[in-house]
Amino acid sequence: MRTMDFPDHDGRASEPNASRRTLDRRTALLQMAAVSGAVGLGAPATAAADLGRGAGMAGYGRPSSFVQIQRRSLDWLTATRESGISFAPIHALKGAITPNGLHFERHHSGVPDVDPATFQLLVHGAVDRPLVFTLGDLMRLPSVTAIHFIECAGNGGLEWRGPQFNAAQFTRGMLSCSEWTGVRLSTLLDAVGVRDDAKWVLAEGGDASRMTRSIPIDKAMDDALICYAQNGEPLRAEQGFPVRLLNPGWEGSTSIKWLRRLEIGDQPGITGKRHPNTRI
Ligand SMILES: Nc1nc2c(c(=O)[nH]1)N[C@H]1C(S)=C(S)[C@@H](COP(=O)(O)O)O[C@H]1N2
Ligand SMILES: [Mo]
Repeated sequence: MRTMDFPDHDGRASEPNASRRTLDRRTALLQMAAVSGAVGLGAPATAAADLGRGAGMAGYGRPSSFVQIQRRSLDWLTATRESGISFAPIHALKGAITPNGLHFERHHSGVPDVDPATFQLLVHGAVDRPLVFTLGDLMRLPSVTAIHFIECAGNGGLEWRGPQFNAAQFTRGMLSCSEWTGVRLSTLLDAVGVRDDAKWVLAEGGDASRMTRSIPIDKAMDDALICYAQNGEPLRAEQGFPVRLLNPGWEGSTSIKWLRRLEIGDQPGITGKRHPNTRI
């Protein structure tokens, strides 16, 4: 007879507990039924195997072991893994939403592990009241949820010199679509009070290169989002945990991940002002 081992939620094999005893008793009853059925019908005793795994045993569910849908990257595409691309398997996805674990991923200087407990978003520059927001502060503000795609401007670039692959994943997989939840950037800008000379918002990431992009104030006030959730759960580290900027419909590189500083100014580009946590 096949035996089943039920690990505890912390992964260790458990001592028999009440639910296991119950399951064992049910298994035994099913096995007895299967045996008596086999006697009556001449069928193999398979009922115990049909019981499968116990429900609720995995704290976070995973795809069926029969499903092998994967992001893929190309070793030769970038010199080192500190800059890289994982392509979404767009050929294998159904519907409009990309599952979080399969969202394409582009980073230029590593994927940092930002601690949400010490996370701070500084909003300053041409404003009346510079402010620092914690993650809790952002989550207490009115939220919006909307479906948006993100596409890297380099999507399709591998075919600019002609066809290289017969796989859509590599030629077009820098495109994904999620339901994003966060705060409107305009909500933060209203809170700090942008001055009349404000024309641009510089967004700075918390990755090693402190990647920055400038976006015009009109876009910032229109539909730009400061996102902390994706498809109902916190952002994945690859997508900018704990907070990213999202500029709907604009090229992916403007949607700065691991966002930590917004500087309002009259020009685009870096001014030399620093986030207080920056020592270099
Ligand atoms: N801080 C930071 N933000 C970033 C990047 C980065 O390397 N660092 N890459 C950008 C680029 S080029 C793209 S296409 C998108 C990709 O978003 P995704 O990795 O969540 O798919 O993130 C953008 N935001
Ligand atoms: Mo990109």
